[in-house]
Amino acid sequence: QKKANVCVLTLESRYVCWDVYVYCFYWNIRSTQIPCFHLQVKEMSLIRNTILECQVCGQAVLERPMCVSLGFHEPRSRCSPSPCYKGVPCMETLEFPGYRCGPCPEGMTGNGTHCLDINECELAQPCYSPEACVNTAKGFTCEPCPPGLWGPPVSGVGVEFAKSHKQECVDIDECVEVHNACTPNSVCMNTIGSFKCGGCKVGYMGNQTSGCFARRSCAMLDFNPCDSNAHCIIERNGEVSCACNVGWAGNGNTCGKDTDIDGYPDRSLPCMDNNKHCKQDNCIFTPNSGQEDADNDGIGDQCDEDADGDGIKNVEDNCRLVANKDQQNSDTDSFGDSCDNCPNVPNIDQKDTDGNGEGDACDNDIDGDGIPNVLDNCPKVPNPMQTDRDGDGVGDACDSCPEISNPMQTDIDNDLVGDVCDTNLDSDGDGHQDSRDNCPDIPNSSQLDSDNDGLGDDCDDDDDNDGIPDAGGLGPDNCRLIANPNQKDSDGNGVGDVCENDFDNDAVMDIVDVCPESAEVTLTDFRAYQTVILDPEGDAQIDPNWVVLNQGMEIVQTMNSDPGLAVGYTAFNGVDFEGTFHINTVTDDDYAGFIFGYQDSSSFYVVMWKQTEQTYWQSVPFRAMAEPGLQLKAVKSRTGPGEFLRNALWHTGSTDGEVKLLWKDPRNVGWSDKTSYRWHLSHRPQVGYIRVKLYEGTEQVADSGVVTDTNMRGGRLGVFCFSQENVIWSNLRYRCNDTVPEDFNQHRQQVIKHLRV
Ligand SMILES: *[C@@H]1O[C@H](CO)[C@@H](O)[C@H](O)[C@H]1NC(C)=O
Ligand SMILES: *[C@@H]1O[C@H](CO)[C@@H](O)[C@H](O)[C@H]1NC(C)=O
Ligand SMILES: *[C@@H]1O[C@H](CO)[C@@H](O)[C@H](O)[C@H]1NC(C)=O
Ligand SMILES: CC(=O)N[C@H]1CO[C@H](CO)[C@@H](O)[C@@H]1O
Repeated sequence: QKKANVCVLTLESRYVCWDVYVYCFYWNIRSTQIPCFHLQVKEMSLIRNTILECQVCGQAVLERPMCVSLGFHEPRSRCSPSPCYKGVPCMETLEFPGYRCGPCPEGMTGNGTHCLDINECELAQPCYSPEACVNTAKGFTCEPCPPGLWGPPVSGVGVEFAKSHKQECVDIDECVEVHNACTPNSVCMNTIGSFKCGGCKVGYMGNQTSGCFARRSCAMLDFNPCDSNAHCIIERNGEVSCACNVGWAGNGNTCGKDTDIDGYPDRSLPCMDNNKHCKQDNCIFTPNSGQEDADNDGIGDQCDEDADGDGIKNVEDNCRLVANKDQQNSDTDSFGDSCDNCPNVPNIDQKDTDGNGEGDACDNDIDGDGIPNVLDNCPKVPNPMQTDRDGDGVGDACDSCPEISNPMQTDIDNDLVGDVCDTNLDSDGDGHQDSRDNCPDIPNSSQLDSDNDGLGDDCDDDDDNDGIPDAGGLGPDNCRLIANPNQKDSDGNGVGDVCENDFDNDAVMDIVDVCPESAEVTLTDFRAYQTVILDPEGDAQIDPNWVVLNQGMEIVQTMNSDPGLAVGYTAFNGVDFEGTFHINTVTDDDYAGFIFGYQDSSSFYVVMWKQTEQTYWQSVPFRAMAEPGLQLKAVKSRTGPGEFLRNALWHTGSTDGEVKLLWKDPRNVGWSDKTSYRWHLSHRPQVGYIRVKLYEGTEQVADSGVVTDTNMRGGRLGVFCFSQENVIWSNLRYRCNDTVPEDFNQHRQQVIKHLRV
């Protein structure tokens, strides 16, 4: 067992000193004779010499001559069995200890006989998270990426490899990559490593558990809640609601016949809710969408021969709506003292700008701004500050050119821009001259500028200035019109919390807001309007007299007048405009209608209708011939209001430089006395789309089809009359709508096909 150096012969006839317990194995200690006799002499002598040489070691402890059994007992290699670590190459050497081990295998460290695993996990941290690293006998393996993340599998050997092959895990967009991660048609929001499901998308109804179902039509509902004379409407928030068809009225679930199409049914309806449109119309045959009834006798003023019930018939009564048996009238205008807002000053218009009950004619502060008229630089527009930048004596609040002195305020084209600053240079054709257009190159008649930064919404990338762009990039802003830099959206429906039910922050809920994306327009209202006289010089007839009822949703024109317009102040881009048209008299047979795209008194669209064919009684400047069919005209007048425009309007057809006839109802049928018609207009100025439909009772009787014209890229709405008295425009409704209808594309395809042929 002791170690002792012995001399050992090697094959190269060299010697080397070995540990005894190692070499013992190579010598045949027991038999000196047997094996040696078989050796050849030459070899034997070689061996003897060698043994002698072995003496050099001086420590041969063998007592007897030893025989090196080269022939039979070839000394085993020092590398067999290998003293090296498993798999490490072994090389024999002459130097002690007679072998050399190669380097430890990859991923291990040591001297070759002893190798220890390297911990790549600790030294290189190759995995997505430290816990995910498994140090194997040789190398390392990363566990798969955590749920919600994806990356190729990573494993390997060695620190260098680990450093250059780190595991990468990228987020999986489950909303895109996982089939039906959320219930179909619901809102899906990807987060790092996960995702969130929100409510149903707009136009769908339900929840994550019950599923989201399209609400494209009532037919898809299990139970159709709409009356058989109603149609289904998908509200902005995806709720379904019902609306009675034209000629019917009610709450949509129940509808009854509505002969005069003013929104009230002929008979009261068994509606379960308190919907006022379930109540019986108090004037069945005459439209009165406000149901005004001064004497509360159940008969509406519009059809009550004695509206105030004072025993004096309306036609003779100097106060139709206020009982005044005495008929006293101090100022001898046509209004008795009881209903005259200026009993002692004649004022046929009864105008009362500040609505304080005192008519303008006798109010010494017409606009109620605290500054008496004589001192007020805007007597009819409240401006307590009296700012007047151009010093022309007209305050900025009412100055048609606030920066250029124009004390006379002339505005020959009735576009509300004074002549001295009216360039009429309007590159985008939206009715706002470039110098005043907040988006001079994009047609934007509405001029909406929600953040008041002077840049119209349409050319402003961030309408609400909250740093989140309206679209793209970090956007789209989930509340485009209300600043919400945090974009909080608790129910995950894609609409931010701050604008959930009132997108434009105008305090009118979207569901009733006629323009949910414009804070400036909330409900249909023609209470404020501009009167435009289209034949100011002509004295053939008097000017029209407009009476506005039902909070601005009904207009009545009482006089047999020259052509004129009542134009609301709201300018629109895309708009749907509908109303009920009714001539409440059997006298006369002339023109009435409505206008849209009004930009100035020379530029607007008109839909006009006459009862019978007639040549205009003034044949100067040219002979004008009117036909009875419903007509759609584009007015782009060189001359502006005056006899040319007047005759051109009368004439059924185009007049160069004045009016272009875009469409005429081929039936060539005029309106009937005391009959209600409903019109539906869609105007999409961005593409020049116009379509007018006309209903008589419940039947559609005329349809312009798709008409295209781009003369007016949007504008204001109003009503039109020409030589016709007692015109009622009832139950007026407008709605912002920029959606291009599907029939526009079909129409375009046809036009293109036609052009190719
Ligand atoms: C190799 O390393 C081991 C452990 O560190 C040690 O015991 C051994 O003596 C070393 N062998 C050589 C030849 O250095
Ligand atoms: C989902 O809708 C179903 C059916 O309308 C309703 O019963 C259920 O309570 C709703 N679940 C949740 C979580 O709102
Ligand atoms: C807007 O116009 C489109 C196309 O004409 C129409 O389908 C849609 O019902 C309109 N939207 C509203 C809210 O009226
Ligand atoms: C904010 C706004 O009103 N934008 C409108 C501007 O006009 C274009 C086309 O005329 C409409 O598409 C936008 O909705």
